[in-house]
Amino acid sequence: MIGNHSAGKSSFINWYVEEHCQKTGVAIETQGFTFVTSGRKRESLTGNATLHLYQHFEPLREIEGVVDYLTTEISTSKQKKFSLVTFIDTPGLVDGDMKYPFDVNKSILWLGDLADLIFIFFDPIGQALCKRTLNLVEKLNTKHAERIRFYLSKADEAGHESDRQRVMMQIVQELCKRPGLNRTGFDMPTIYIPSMNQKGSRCANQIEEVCKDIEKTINQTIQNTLNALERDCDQIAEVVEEKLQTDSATSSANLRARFRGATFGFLGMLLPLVLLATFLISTSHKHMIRFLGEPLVASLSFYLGPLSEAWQAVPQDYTLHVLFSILAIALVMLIIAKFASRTKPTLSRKQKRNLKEISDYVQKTVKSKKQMLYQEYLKQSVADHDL
Ligand SMILES: Nc1nc2c(ncn2[C@@H]2O[C@H](COP(=O)(O)OP(=O)(O)OP(=O)(O)O)[C@@H](O)[C@H]2O)c(=O)[nH]1
Ligand SMILES: [Mg+2]
Repeated sequence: MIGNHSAGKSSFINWYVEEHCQKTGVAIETQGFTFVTSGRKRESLTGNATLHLYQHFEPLREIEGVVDYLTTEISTSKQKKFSLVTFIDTPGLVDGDMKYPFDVNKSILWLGDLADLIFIFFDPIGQALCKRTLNLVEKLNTKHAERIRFYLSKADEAGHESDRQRVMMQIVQELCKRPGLNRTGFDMPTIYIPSMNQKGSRCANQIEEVCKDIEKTINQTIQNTLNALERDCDQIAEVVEEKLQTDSATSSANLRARFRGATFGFLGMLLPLVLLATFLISTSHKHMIRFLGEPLVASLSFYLGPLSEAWQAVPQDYTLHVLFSILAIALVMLIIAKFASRTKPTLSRKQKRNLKEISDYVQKTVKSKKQMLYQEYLKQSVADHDL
C-alpha cells in the first residue's frame, strides 16, 4: 500500500482485517513499514523479529536505518481472505522538508519487487499531486505495471460528483505527464470505508472490487506456486540424474586410467629387468649360473638369446649410450604410467544413495502432495463459485 500521507492506507488495512491493527489519524501516523499478517496469536514484532520471520526480506538491512522502522502486526482475524494475505503498510509520502529516517524511496522500490499487488492510494484532499508519490509510481510502473492498481481513496470526501470528476481528471492528467505512465484509459476506481462516510455521500463505492482483485491474485499465486513446485521437482530429479550419469562416466574413465597406468608401469619396470638380465647373461655367464643355477640360466638364455645377440652386435663404444637410452625410455614409461593412472573423485555409495532418495522424494512424495493440493484448490474454487 503506497500513497500520500493520510490517503487512508492504514484505514483500508484495518477495514479489510476488521481489526484495529494500524494506527490511523490526520497526523503522519505510519512512520515505517508494517507487515500486517495473519497468525495464531495477536502479537507485534520488532524489526529484527520481522526479518527473522520474512527471511527473504533480509536484504532490506542494506538500506540504512530501515530495520528500526520495521514492524509486524500479527492478527488472528479470519475476515475476507486475510489468512492468505500480508499487507505492507508504508509511510505516507510527502514532499519537501520532511525528513525520513531512512531512504524511503529505495525501500518502497525494493518492496515493490516482492509484492504481488501494488496499491496506490490517491485521496481527493490536498496532496493528490505529491511529487514523491508520482516519482515512485513512475519508477514502479517501469518494472511492475501489471501489479499496480490506482484508487481514488476517501472518495466520500470528494464532494459532489462534479468535484470528484475534477479531482480524478487532475490526478490522471498529472500521471499522464510522466513519460512512463502515459497510457490510455486510466482505471481508477473510487473507494471509501463505508463506516466513515459521515456526510452521507452517494458516491459509488468500488471497495468490493478491491477485495475481488485481492482474491483473484491469491488464486493466481496459488496456481503459479503449485506449478513452480512441480517444475522445481522435475528440475531436481533432472539434476540428480545428470549427476549420477556423470559419476558413472567418471567411474569408467577412472577404470580405464588405472588399466593404462598399470600397463605403462609394468612395461617401465620390465624393460630395465630384461636389460639387466640380457646384459648379465652376455657378460658374466658363469656368475649367473652360480647365483641362479644351471636350468634357470639355460631357459633365460633360450628366451633372451636373440636379445643378447643384438646386445653383442652393439659396438663396444656405444654400449653405454644404448644402456642409458633404454633406461631413459623406461623412466619415461614410468612417468607416463603415473600421469595416465590419475583418477577423478567419484561419489561414495552413500552419497549416491542420498541423491536417489532426494530424487524419489521429490518425484513421489512432493509431486503427489502438489497434485493433492491442486485438487483441493480446484474443489474449493468451484465450491466458492457455486456459492
Ligand atoms: N471519510 C473518510 N475518511 C477516511 C477514509 N479512510 C481514512 N479516513 C480518515 O483519514 C485519516 C487518515 O487515514 P489513515 O488510514 O491514517 O491514512 P494513512 O494513509 O495510513 O496515513 P499515513 O499513515 O499518515 O500515511 C484518518 O483520520 C481516517 O479516519 C475514508 O474512506 N473516508
Ligand atoms: Mg498509515
